Amino acid sequence: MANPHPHHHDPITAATLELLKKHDPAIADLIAKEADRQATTIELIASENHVSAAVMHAMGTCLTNKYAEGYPGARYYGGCVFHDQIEDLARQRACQLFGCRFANVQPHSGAQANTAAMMSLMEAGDTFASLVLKDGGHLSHGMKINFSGRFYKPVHYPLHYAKDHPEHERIDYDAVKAVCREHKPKVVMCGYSAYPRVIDFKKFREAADEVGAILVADIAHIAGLVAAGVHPSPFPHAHVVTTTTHKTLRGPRGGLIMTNDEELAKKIDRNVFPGVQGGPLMHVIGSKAVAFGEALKPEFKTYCQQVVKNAKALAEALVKLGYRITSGGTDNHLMLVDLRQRSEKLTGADAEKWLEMAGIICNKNGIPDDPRPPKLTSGVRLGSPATTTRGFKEDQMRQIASWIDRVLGAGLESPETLESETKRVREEVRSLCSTFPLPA
Ligand code: DSN
Repeated sequence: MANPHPHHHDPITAATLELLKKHDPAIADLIAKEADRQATTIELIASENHVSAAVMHAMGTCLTNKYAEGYPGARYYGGCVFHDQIEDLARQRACQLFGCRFANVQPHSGAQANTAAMMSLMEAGDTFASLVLKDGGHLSHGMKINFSGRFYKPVHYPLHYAKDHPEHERIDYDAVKAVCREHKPKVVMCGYSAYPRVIDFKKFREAADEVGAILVADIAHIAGLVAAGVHPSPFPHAHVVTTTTHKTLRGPRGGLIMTNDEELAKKIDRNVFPGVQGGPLMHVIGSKAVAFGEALKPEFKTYCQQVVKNAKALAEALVKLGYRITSGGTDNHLMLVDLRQRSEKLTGADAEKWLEMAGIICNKNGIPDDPRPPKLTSGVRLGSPATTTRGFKEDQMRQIASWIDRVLGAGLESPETLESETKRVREEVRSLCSTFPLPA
């Protein structure tokens, strides 16, 4: 099928499509449609980004052909001479970027990085402390049916839930200490998927130290901001730092584990391979090295500063339009919008669906203490990493807030109003996107 918007494709996808059209037209057609979707919609999912052509290129190479089980200089396969150098470069750049001594770049994902980290620090049945998923944590931080909840014993520390508390919906650091004193966890985990405020790693370390626990910081969401110095670093407070590489860090989809402790580094290496993984994805590791190289450049700092400015601009504009932002705002790249302030009837599920009709992509998300179940929710999570990559500034973020309100207002009115308004907004979104093309 002919692609209606060929000019929207980034050159890598375009070149790949030329080849695939002959080789596998069915997949070529679907990739072309997805490329159009990404190019013509506004991506507000806080954990997504648009990578550079260089990062994308590195993934689509012959590096995928190779088995390289083991580590540089100690592989279980021959022919790894260049793979050793690539992995070494990736490790060195990760250490330089985050200011640490040891990095394992092999985890296929953030959840697998957390699996390997936990296996390095705990035995089955051991207790660890974390924030529960519904308050902004991650499923690999102790969700019941996840490995972390099945094989270990999670205990959760709370946020400040009282509405009149000045720190409403922020981490209750005194309670973190109290939970640690009561349960004596082996590991304390901080770092979240839906937490809009600065994390005080020093306070977490104090809580961990009091009971002799190891502090793990999962900085998946804020890794780019940390690398750019726009959010405080978990080092030297955290003993182990895990992350994904594809969110604010703007690399390929994957995971990373870091530490300053040589003994821990050895354990982590053993637990990544052969503990939870076999052969590393060398094409992704090559691409991680490229992304780390990009993040070391001064432009990346400017990008991350703009990410934070854009998130603030969006949050402030939404507040003006009558929405409540949990914790009263954002310090980082994301915000949780409590939709009930706009209308008690409004759910996150409806908002996600209606906004997608208009070309604005986000995800429904529970807000702290949400009375609605996860499939419905009272909130949406919005983030600025992807829109900032395509060049949006504060003005465009304010425009997005106004579109969001028009769409949700129309949805609350009637299905007919929703249909006509989303059509109008969809065209306006398309037009804005065409003036801010994706990175090439
Ligand atoms: N699923 C990711 C997110 O959207 O935050 C976390 O891994």
